Amino acid sequence: MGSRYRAWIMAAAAFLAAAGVTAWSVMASGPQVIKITAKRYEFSRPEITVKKGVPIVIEITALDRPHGFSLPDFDVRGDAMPGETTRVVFTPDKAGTFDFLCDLFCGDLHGEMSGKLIVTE
Ligand SMILES: [Cu+2]
Repeated sequence: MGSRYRAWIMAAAAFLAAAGVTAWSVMASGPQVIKITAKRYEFSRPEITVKKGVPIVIEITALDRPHGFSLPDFDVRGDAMPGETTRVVFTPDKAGTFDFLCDLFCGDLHGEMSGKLIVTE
């Protein structure tokens, strides 16, 4: 193996390592993605714990019929539709326990379709 070839291999390895570190740090510092499905009369995650100040993306979809995902304390909401993914993007700016709920009427027990968002300091 010639030394030029070896140098090329070293450069390629260094490049790949740097690219890997960059990709990793982007993922590590990016928003927290939370996937939720909705169906009569429950969300797949009755409790979501997040950190104050860290951006979150909630990806919601419905398994049976349209539902809503509403977080009144943060003034955010999105529709959960069968076969579609809706992204709700926000950054929790206060700590505590907050209710999220379905805000599209979906049947008899619609009023009980809710969960809790726990925001830690
Ligand atoms: Cu509902």
